[in-house]
This record gives sequence, structure tokens and C-alpha cells, in this order.
Amino acid sequence: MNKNSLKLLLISSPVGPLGPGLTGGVELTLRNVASDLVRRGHQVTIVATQGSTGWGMPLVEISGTVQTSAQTQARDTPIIIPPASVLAGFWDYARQVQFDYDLIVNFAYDWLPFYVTPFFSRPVAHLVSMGSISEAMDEIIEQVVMAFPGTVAVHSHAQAATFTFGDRCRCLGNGIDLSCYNFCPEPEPWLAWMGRISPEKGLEDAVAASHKTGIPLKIMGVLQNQDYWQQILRDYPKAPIDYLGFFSTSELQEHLRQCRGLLMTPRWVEAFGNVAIEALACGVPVIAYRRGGPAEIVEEGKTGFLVEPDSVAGLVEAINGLDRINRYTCRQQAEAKYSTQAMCDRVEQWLYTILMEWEKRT
Ligand code: HBI
Repeated sequence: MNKNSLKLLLISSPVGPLGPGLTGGVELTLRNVASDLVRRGHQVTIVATQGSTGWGMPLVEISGTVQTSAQTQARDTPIIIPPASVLAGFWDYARQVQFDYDLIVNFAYDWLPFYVTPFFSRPVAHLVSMGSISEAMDEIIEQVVMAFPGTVAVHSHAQAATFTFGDRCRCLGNGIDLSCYNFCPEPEPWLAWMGRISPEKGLEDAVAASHKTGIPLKIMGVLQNQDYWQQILRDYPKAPIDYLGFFSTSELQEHLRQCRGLLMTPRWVEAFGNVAIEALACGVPVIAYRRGGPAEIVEEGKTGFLVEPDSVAGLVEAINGLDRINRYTCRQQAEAKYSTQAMCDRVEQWLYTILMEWEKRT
């Protein structure tokens, strides 16, 4: 094996194709990590569902039935594998080609990749994209954590803390390609909210804050739950809100950079909160509930404000303090901690460590 040029098989989320944004944060992470690994001389192949983009990198498209999103599951939901499962297709393919690679990296939050890990003759690294959701997932992730120490990574300490075995997970943070985000020193008066429009993202609180302050709110992201969105429109008919749609990164940052601030209102433990570092990269301060990954990204009073979870009044108070934040500081923090290079340094070290441990065992 040539450590300066590892042969890596990256297996994506089975909930939908890479490109239209349905796989959320996983897509951004996978794309940025894969691109930077290639830049460093590693050979990367991406495995994803039919209809995905590989952004110019070698791509293997697997057809089959997509997996139900784990976010729809309760703690006792059993693991469901549908007929013609694309997830099963991903891992049968990986089994067949494993000897062409030094290491396999799993980006899916699913039971099967963890279950089959011991059957492989190559190390499998798992980057877990969300906090604890179900007993079955916790159990199977813990089995890999115990059998293959160091091979399971997360994005934040808050996310790790949702698992009983969190202290044995490697915390990698996240990173974005800062060259895609243009700093804006003089914003427009409006606020931004970005993310999948779905109950766990708490959009209604941001809309309530917009209604109370009268400050326009630009909403961007995949409209995943129509009923939820319609309910918000019925509850806040007079709020000055605009749903702009779902954008590629370059268009997204064009809207985002002009905003006075980004509101993050997660109802659940957001594993990381990519939108927070996207905002900082544009110089946009972040107002976030003190919950999950965003609470580790926002530096109180320096790059934004952390608010009592689920407190609309807290959001309003923070909005009134936005002018105290220096927008240059926001960009500087993104460059210091959340560039793709910084993230890929952490990923590369993680993979090298796994390979060293593997060689000791075999
Ligand atoms: N659900 N079953 C399943 N598998 C995933 O990989 C997955 C998911 N839900 C959401 C998701 N991945 C991504 O949006 C993460 O970025 C959160």
C-alpha cells in the first residue's frame, strides 16, 4: 500500500442520489472530503444510488430501492430492508471489489454497513452523520466501536454525547470549500434560515421571530415536508418570509452572504450544522439554539449568539444584538477551523490511524 496514495472506496447515503440535496449534510461532507483527498494524491471512488453525480470523480451508481430516512424512525423501530434494497447493493458491490482498495469509508447512517464490517478483509471506517436515533442503530454502532476501536467518527462532541459509547468516537468536526463562499461586509437588512423544511429543524420558531421583529426572513432548503410548511404559513400569515427554494452551493451563498444573520432553530441534536460554517464563511453571524453541533461552532458574542433552546424571545433578543458582531471575525473563524483542508487533515489522520491499527492486527 502506498500511504501517499491510498485507494479509497467512499460509500454514500442510501436515502437518495448525490446532487439534488436529499442526503443533506452527508453530501456536502462526502463531496468536500473526496475532492480534497484527490487533491492530496489519493485515489477515490464514490459508490452512490443511480442518478448521482460524482463531481468528476470516479463514481459507481447502484440501482435499487432507497432506504427510509433514519430521521423518521423511533427508538424501537426495527431495521427495515426493502425489496431490491440499494443499501444491500452498495455493500455487495463493496464485498466484490474490496481487494482493489486499501480502505472503505461508510457515510451511511444505516444498520447494514456496521453489521457487515467484520465480514470484510479490508478496514471499514464509519463517519456517523447524526446523533442517537434508535436502539438498533446504537447497538450495531457500539459493536463496531468495541470490535474495531478508532474506526467510528462523528462531527461534534454533542453528537458523540448522544451515544453511551460517544467517548470512544473520533470527533472530526466538518469542513467546507471556503473558495466557494464570498465574504460580504455590508449586508441587506434581512435574516436567513437554511435547511430541510422538516419538523426537526424548527423553522416555525425562526418564522415567529421574523413575525415579532418585522425583519424579513429568507428561507432556503429542500421543502421536505409540505404539510409542515403549510401549517407554518397558516400560523404566521403576516410574517415577512420568503421561501427562495433549494440551491446549489454557489447560488445558496449568493443569497446567504447578503444576510444580517442566520437563524438555526434545531429541535434535535444537530450532529454538526454545516449551514453554520457556510454562514461564517460569508461573514454572516449565527444565532443558534444552544443544542448540538452548532453550539460548538458559534462563539458567543464573537461569531454569533447561543440562545436558550426553543425560546423565540431568545432569538428576538439575539437578533437585536447582531450589530455587535464583527463580520470579519466570522470569516476568520471559518478559515481557522472549518476549511476543507482543515477537515481533510483530520480525516486523513483518522484513516492513517485505522490502517496502522489494522496492520498491527493482521
Ligand atoms: N437515513 N437511513 C438513513 N441513512 C442515511 O445515511 C441518512 C438518513 N437520513 C438523513 C441522512 N442520512 C443525511 O441527511 C445526513 O446528512 C443527516
